[in-house]
Amino acid sequence: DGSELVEVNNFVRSSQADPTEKTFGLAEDRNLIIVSLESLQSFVINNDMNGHEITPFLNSLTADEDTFYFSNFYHQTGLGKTSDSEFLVENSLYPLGGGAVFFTHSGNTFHSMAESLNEEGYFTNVLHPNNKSFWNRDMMYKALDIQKYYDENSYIVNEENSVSWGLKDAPFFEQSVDLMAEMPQPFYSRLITLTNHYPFTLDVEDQNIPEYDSNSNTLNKYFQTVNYMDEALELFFEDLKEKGLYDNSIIVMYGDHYGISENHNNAMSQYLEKEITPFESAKLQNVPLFVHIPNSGVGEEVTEVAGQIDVRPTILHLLGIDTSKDMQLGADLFSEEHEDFVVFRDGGFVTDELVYTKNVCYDSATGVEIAVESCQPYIDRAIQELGYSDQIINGDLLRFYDLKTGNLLIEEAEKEE
Ligand code: GP9
Ligand code: MN
Repeated sequence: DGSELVEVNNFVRSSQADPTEKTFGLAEDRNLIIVSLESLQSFVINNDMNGHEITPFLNSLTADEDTFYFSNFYHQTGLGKTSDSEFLVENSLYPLGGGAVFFTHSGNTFHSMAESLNEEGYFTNVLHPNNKSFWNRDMMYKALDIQKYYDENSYIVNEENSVSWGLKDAPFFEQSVDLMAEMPQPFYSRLITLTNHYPFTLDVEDQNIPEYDSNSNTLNKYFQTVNYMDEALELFFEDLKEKGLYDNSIIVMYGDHYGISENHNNAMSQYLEKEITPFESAKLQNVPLFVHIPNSGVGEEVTEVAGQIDVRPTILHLLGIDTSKDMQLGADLFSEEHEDFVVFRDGGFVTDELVYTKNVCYDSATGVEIAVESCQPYIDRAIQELGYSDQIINGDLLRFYDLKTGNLLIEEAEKEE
């Protein structure tokens, strides 16, 4: 109703972070390319497996002068997995606690990143070689104002170029760049990879590093498919350069969610050479985020604690687009006002000093259990943020919000009662 809308709006308005001059508009007018990296967790980055470098290309980007590498970035997905990460990035709202919001609320009004970019003259699209109704994407993308979905029908998929879930990442990127070369510019393309998906099956000819040796067949194969995805990404960058799409684009890449669940803790503790406690499990929700801005020369590692909810305001500000009126719960990662605080969908969280998971409070640096009082202020805030996000979604409140003026359509909201 009307009062709910006022309260949510007051909270959102009071928690907006102003952009910083240093990065606002840094990638103005460029094409925006976002790559969702299937099941990629940070523990493989700058790491090796029995002496084999796992992600040489991404590792090179962590030290690249045109790349911001966010090393304390976390996924915030729930049961909706990939689709939840898409929801976070498009809306800067949390997904739902039970069930995939892509299925349950595709009839809602949303103010997506695609909608903002449509208004700036961008051609907005998603490229993903799967059945269009998987995760209800065809319906949800309409609600998100994504202009075109290049689903599996836009690709040549056959026995030779596919494995397990479908088209392999390398031919996916190759064919995607061909499609992108034909798009009106500027475009916003979101690409979703597939090969590094459970059960991590890979053709022998694509295996460039050996399997790991543990009691988990899943973890053993994970390193190979991650390594394959990394190589495909390198080819993607080369293709973009070849087609003249590289210099005038900004390329954002992030891990969508974990790939190795807690069922594989034994194998993980063998690999990481430490016990996988609930504290470690929470920290393993760390996924990489790369923001690559060709020829910018301003790249660095950013250690701010952050999450997928922060991607949208960060990107829109880099493109020079104001978000002060957006109904968003994330904040620009470059803003002075961004806080080291990431909330998980289950109410757990990480700050620069604390980790809270499964009702236990830990010192972030040592993993030592501490009094829950230390965590309490953040526990309350996590509940509050998740609650407001749920209210927006469950009440379909964005119907009653005028994004252009920031006005609340109170009368219309009250008619609903
Ligand atoms: C399917 C792909 C994988 O289209 O996005 O989905 P997931 O199982 O990771 O949610
Ligand atoms: Mn996924």
